[in-house]
Amino acid sequence: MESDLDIDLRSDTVTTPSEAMREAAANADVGDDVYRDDPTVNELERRAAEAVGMEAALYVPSGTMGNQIAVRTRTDHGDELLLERESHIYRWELGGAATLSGVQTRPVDAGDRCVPTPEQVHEGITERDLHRPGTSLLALENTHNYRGGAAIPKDRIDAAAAAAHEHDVPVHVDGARIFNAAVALDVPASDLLANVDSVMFCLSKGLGAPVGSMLAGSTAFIEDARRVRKLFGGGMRQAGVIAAPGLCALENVDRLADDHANAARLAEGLDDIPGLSAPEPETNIVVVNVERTGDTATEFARACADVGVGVVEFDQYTVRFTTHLDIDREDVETAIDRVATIV
Ligand code: TLP
Repeated sequence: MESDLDIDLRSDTVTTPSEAMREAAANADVGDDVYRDDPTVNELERRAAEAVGMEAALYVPSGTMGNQIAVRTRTDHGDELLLERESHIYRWELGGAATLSGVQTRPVDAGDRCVPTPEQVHEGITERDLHRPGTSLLALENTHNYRGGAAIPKDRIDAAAAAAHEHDVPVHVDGARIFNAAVALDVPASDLLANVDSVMFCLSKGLGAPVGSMLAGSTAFIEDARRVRKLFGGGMRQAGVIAAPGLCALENVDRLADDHANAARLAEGLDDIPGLSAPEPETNIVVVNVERTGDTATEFARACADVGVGVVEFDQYTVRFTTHLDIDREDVETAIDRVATIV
C-alpha cells in the first residue's frame, strides 16, 4: 500500500535514496560478503567502525537485528539483560531478547534521565548464584526515541557504564540515532561511546540510506557477532549494492543539525496551537500531547493523515512527529498550518 502522505513525519526511516545513492548502488564493486569478498561492504564496515571509534563493525540489515545480535552475542540462555523501561529493545523488538536469546529482561525506569543512575545499575545487576540468573549485559539508548529523541550526554553514559563494568557486565548502546546525539551535543560520536563495549547505529534513519545498520565493537566481539548474524539469517551476499548508499549516508552526519532546527520550529508552531503541547525537542523527534484536544492519539493521527501529514501514535494521548532529510522548512510550516486546521 503506497502512502498518500505528502508531508511524511512518521519517522526518519521514510526517506527515499538520493540520486547519488542510486548511482553508488548501480556502480558498486561487489563480491560474496559471506566470504568477506565484497569490497564495498568491507569499506563500509571500516568507515563505520572509525566513525564510532570502535575496532570493527558489521553490516546488518536492520537496527533490530543489530541490537538482537548484540544481545545474543553477549548472553547465554537464562541470563538477565538490564535495560531502560521505555527502550526500543524492551518495547518495540517483539520480545526478541526472550525469543531469540532466551534471556530475562530487567527493566529500570530512568525517567527523564533516560539512562539508569549508577545506583540503579548496581541495584539492577544480579550476581549469579544458586537462585539468581546473573546479568550479562546492560543496554542503553541514545538518542532515546520514546523520551522524545533526548540526546544523552557523555557523563551519564560513562557513569552507567562504569557501574556495569564494576560487575564485569559489558554495555551495549542502541545508537540508532547516535549521530543525532553527537550533533546535538556537539561532541564526536566516538566520545559518547568511548566507555561502552558495543553500539548499533542505523544508516537508514536520519542518515538517509534505503536500508542497513551497523553493529560495532571490539574485533573479537564482531567476529562472534558475525556468526550470530548468520544464525539469524542475516548473512548477505553481493551486499555492496546496498552498502554503497550506506557509504553515502555517512556523509550526512553534519546536516542532521538542519533536522534538529526544523524539529524545533515544528514544536514551536505546534505548541502554539490551542490544545496541543509540544516541548522543545533536543534532536529530530517531536512528541506532542493531544489530550486537551479531546482526541486520542489514534484519532489525531488519523486526522493528520487526512490532511496529508504523517505522524505516529506513541501512547494514548501522545503522537510523534519526526523530521528528516526529505523535509525542509517549507514542509514544516505547511505541516503546522494543516495541523492547525484539524484541531
Ligand atoms: N524505530 C522505529 C520504530 O520501530 C519505532 C522508528 O520509526 O523510530 N532502536 C531505536 C532507538 C529505534 O528507534 C529503532 C527503529 C530501532 C532500534 C530499530 O531499527 P529498525 O527499524 O532498522 O529495525
